[in-house]
Amino acid sequence: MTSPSPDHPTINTLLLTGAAGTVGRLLRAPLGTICRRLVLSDRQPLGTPLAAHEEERTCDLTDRQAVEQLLAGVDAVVHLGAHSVEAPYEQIARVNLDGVFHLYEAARLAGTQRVVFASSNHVTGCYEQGHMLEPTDPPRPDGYYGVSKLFGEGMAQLYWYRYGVESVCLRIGSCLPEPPDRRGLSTWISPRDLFSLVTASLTTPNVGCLVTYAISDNPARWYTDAGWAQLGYRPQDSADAWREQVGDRVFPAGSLMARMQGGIFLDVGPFEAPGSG
Ligand code: NAI
Ligand code: 15L
Repeated sequence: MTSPSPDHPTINTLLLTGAAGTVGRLLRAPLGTICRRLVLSDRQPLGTPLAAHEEERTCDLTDRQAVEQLLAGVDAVVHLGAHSVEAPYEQIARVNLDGVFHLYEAARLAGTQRVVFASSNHVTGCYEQGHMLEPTDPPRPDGYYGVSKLFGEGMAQLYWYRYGVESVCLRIGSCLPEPPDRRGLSTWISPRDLFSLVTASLTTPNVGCLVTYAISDNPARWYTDAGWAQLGYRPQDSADAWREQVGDRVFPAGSLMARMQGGIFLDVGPFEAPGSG
């Protein structure tokens, strides 16, 4: 069991959406150290015992009223709940468009101060591998999923500039215990570094609406560190430690997957058959 740590600033009530997913499971215990009350939410049950500071709230993000109820009394949100891979438009839209709208609107109504939005490297997945990107470079999404994350970043801008809800949009690379393949040498972020970046994103004063890439200290990176200094983020890990292990795990030479930063997402779709409209 974790309890609030004196080393970190303490948030009163922190909501973690997508708590049953891969990243939610990795962040759950450490996030418990920076808040007094951690509300864990997903559309599916967590299926694990709760610590004293944890509360489970099953909620479907596509249900606007339920999301409004979920946000009542919440000071800050780590918004992970999403369709997290490329899929036909309709599947993506329900949770990654409508759900994000519900989340931000509920945050405005509840007076929630800060949202950490799990955006994705797939917002710029159609840039060539090796091309070094700033968060301000024009987006080049690699699918409906990438477009949906761009929409989320747009909502974050709207709710900051009009309504004063602060956001940090983290364009997460690949968050897994280890980099899965050679592409991961560029895109990987360790769970420890992601926790550190999420904590900084929740607690740094006056962020307004900030977009930054979320990766570890990878020498083979494709993204600058723009935004990290403002947040005081200093990654501790590097994908390079796995270079030998994953160096030969590559996509077929000449394929879009091998050429573009989005990797395997470039192999999914199109979903529409010609003339099906
Ligand atoms: P995941 O697919 O493992 O977890 C997403 C969670 O959202 C699931 O537990 C799912 O039940 C929940 N969810 C889906 N639809 C929902 C709905 N209608 N209502 C409520 N909950 C719903 O994804 P993962 O890997 O944990 O990613 C977390 C977030 O970070 C996602 O937003 C993803 O797009 C983003 N991200 C993840 C990266 C990674 O490397 N894992 C990289 C870039 C972005
Ligand atoms: C993402 O945005 C996905 O949610 C995750 O499943 C990974 O595929 C990751 O990007 C990636 O690009 O490795």
